[in-house]
Amino acid sequence: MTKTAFITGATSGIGKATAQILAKNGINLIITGRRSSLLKKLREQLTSDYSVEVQELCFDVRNKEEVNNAINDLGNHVGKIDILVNNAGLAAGLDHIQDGNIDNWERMIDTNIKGLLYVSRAILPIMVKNGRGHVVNIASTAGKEVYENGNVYCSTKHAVDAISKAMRIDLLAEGIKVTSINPGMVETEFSIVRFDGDKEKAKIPYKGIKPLSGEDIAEIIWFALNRPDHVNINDIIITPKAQANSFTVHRKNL
Ligand code: NDP
Ligand code: 8X3
Repeated sequence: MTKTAFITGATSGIGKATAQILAKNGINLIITGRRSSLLKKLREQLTSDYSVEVQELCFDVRNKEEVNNAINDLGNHVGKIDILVNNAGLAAGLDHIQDGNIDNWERMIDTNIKGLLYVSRAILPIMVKNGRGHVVNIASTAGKEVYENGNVYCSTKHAVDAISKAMRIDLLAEGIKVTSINPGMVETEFSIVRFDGDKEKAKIPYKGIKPLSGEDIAEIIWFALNRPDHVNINDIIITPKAQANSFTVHRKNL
């Protein structure tokens, strides 16, 4: 039976690459994000390149009414969701905690924690009713260790780590798998967003290394999704070869 995946943050980076690999493998998609023109463009490309159904839903994960209305708008299609990829997220700023921008803190907490919870709360009852499902939460190496200036971003990703563990326990008897994907440095729009659109500053974290790509992570997500039914990948950490953990990076030619 053809499966359906609901992907948050499909307009860019890891989410977009995940949409591509899932569509290539015949999974129907519900792609979401705030930038409607990018969603439309992606839907048109995916439906033209692959034999899959793609629906686009434009909403902000921080707004629980928007989340619930968008998911309600799916009507009968909502019952078909087999896979939820909780990917939408961001870092804003890189400062010592005593200098942190409180608006940035709220943006990260509202998106990375509360947004993930709003979407999950709307979709999990459907999976429970169906007696099947697979949730993939995109956490981070920043959810395993904190690093200097990472304070609030790292806290939000530690929360995602805890939510994944909690989901795995609470959904165990419901036949729903939960996988936590923890990437290190992936070159997407992430750093541009973190540095508020400053493209030169955004390149600094990747100087002297070959970072991961969105596609590298999407391949791992597909591997986790494509295991036999009795196999669950709980937790996986993926870094570039040049990165040992959140704060140990080997840079060449600097
Ligand atoms: P991108 O900035 O390229 O993509 C982020 C995606 O999240 C976009 O599609 C964006 O869509 C969506 N998004 C952001 N805020 C909201 C919101 N309020 N409502 C709805 N959608 C939103 O970054 P990545 O692909 O790198 O990031 C994806 C996830 O991976 C994030 O959770 C990030 O924390 C995590 N991650 C990233 C790493 C990296 O090094 N890049 C490493 C480890 C984890 P739109 O703007 O259209 O709303
Ligand atoms: C994103 C990776 O190292 O910028 O989660 O925190 S890092």
